[in-house]
This record gives sequence, structure tokens and C-alpha cells, in this order.
Amino acid sequence: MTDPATEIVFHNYPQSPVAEKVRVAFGIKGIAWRDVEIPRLPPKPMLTALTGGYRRTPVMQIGADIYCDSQCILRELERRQPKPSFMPTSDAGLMWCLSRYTDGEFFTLAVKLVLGSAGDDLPRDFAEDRGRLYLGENWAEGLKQSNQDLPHLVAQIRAPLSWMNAQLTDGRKFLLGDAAAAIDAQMYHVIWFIRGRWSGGAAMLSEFPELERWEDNVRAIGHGTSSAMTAADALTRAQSLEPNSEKGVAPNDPQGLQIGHFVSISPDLDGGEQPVEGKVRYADADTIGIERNSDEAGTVCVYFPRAGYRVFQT
Ligand SMILES: N[C@@H](CCC(=O)N[C@@H](CS)C(=O)NCC(=O)O)C(=O)O
Repeated sequence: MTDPATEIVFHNYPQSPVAEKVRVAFGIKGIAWRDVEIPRLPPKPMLTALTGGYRRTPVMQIGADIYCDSQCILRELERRQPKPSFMPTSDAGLMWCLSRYTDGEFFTLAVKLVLGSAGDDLPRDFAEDRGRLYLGENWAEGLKQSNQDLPHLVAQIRAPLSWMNAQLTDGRKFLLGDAAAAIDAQMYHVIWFIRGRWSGGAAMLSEFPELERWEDNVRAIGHGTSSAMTAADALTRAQSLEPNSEKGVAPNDPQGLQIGHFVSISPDLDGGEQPVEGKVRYADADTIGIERNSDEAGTVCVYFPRAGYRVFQT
């Protein structure tokens, strides 16, 4: 029987590219996980009860420990199950730096391309939600601009695709060699999104045969094994358990954080998102964990990456 305190519960929906990144990561490690399908649009009351307000996709839950953002999720998976490693070469530091590009600029370019080319075909509520999330307050203007800028956006995406194609011309199976790595999942999710959701995706990618071969290899990794779970069961699980993770703040915290400080955390960009509040339980250079209490979820610890998030002391 699987232990509810250690079982991986993954809150996601099938169309989410960022969730696809983590599903491939589950495949790399051969992980068994529980699949909680969340709504594509807010409100997501069962999810935000766990996270304290964070509404993006995906979120990973292990008992009463809640991991927000795929960066945080991958790091935690690597910590809990080091083998096979997400970092099969000795370049882990460089690979984490490179992932800030795949998850940041590269993903944003793909979002602009997909939203911009869909134009008026986007359902109104979806356009409003994703426009505000990714393009800021003036999202309607941003959508129009992306629509006019499509050839430029394609050029920005085509350049890194050509670099990856060149990297693969020696016949290697994955970007770093024979073993799949986190960077395969981190690059792949953007390409999966472009191929699946942009009408010109297949034609653009057909320019890059090595990349298409690599896509097949990543697809063949699969997603590990999953079985469905209801959001209500996931919430009950959090409520019935206590956070399990380490307590402590690493030396030299640049914001002077200490255990018990009351903070609020939000993505370091203007997506109009609700900050998450709680008391510091854990903080180091790359992760912060805050403890929260609520009737619905009991006591949980909610984790965010430090890179890309702003921590306010309240
Ligand atoms: N930095 C976040 C980005 C997550 C993200 O933007 N996910 C998209 C889905 S692919 C999202 O949340 N869209 C809005 C939603 O699902 O409500 C991560 O790496 O997890």
C-alpha cells in the first residue's frame, strides 16, 4: 500500500504545457503519481484551498507539503528520488540557469505566438484570463501587438530551435547524451505547446529533423504511471496530515528572513495574481516554504522557488 504521507499528488489538466514538463519528468524517474484534474480557468477553490491563493498549473502535493511552480517541483522530485538523476552530466548549475530561459523567455514567446495567432478565435473568458496573466494590464493591446508581430515571434523561436537541432546532429538521443535530463523536459514542454496549439507549429518544426527525432524520443519516455484522485480526497489528505519537511533558514538570507516571519509571496511579474501569505518555515537560496492554517486544508507548508518570486515581509 502506498503511504499517503509520501505519495505524489499532481494537480494539473491535460492541455497544460507546464504540467507536461513535469509529466515528462515523472517519466524520466519512472514515478507513480496520483492525477487530480483541476479547472483550466479560475475559480479553482479546491486548489487554492491548498495553496493559499496560487492558481497556476501545476501544483504538486505530498501529504501536507504543497509545491508551487514546476521549478520547485522538479527540485523536490530530484531531492526525494535522486536516481535516475535529472542532471546526468556534471553541469547541474548551468542546467538550472538554462532552465530560467526555457521556463521564462522561451515559454513566454510561445505563449505570445499561440495567443497572438489565435486572435479573435480565443474564447472571451480564456483570452481575458490568460491575457492578464501573461501580458499584463494592457493585455488586449498586447494581444493585438503579438498578432501583428507574428513573423518576429516566429524568428525568435526558430533561432533556438535551430541551435537545438544542431546540438542533436551527432545522433544523440537526448540533449545531453544518452540519458534524458531535466533540460529535455524543460525544452520539450515549449515545443509540445507550439506543435499542439499553433496552426503553423508542425510546418515550422518539420524544418528540424533532428529535433523531431528528439521529440519522438522524449515522447517515448512517457509520464510514469498515474491513477486518478479527486480534488476532495486530496484536500482531505492534506487536512489529515502535518507538513513533513525540514525547518530552518540558511545563513546570509538576503532579506533577513527567519523562521516564523510573516510573509507574502507572489510571482515577480505582473500577472494580477493573489499573493500567498504564511509564516516562514524554510528558506534557502532556491526555495522558500511557508506554513499556513485554514479550516479546509489544516496546516500545510507551501513552497515556492526564490528565483522568479518576490517575498514581502508583512
Ligand atoms: N512558472 C510557473 C508557470 C506556470 C504556468 O504559467 N502555467 C500555466 C499553464 S501551462 C497556467 O498556470 N495557466 C493558467 C492556469 O492554468 O490557470 C511554473 O513553472 O510552474
